[in-house]
Amino acid sequence: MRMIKETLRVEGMSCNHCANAVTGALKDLAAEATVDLKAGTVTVAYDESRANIEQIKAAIEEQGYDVI
Ligand SMILES: [Cu+2]
Repeated sequence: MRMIKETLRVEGMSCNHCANAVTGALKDLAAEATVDLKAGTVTVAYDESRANIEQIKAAIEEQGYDVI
């Protein structure tokens, strides 16, 4: 098991509802997902044998936010 930590820039998150939508969507993919609303970032830690960054980006975009 190898944990990867990555910070993504995500556009459109404006409030706690957005943050909860994103962390909820990542619950099954990432061991850790932290939203920084001010910075407009999502920091994820995930096990590369269980998920990849494309799946994580897709889960965020499914919630209606843009990963840039
Ligand atoms: Cu919001």
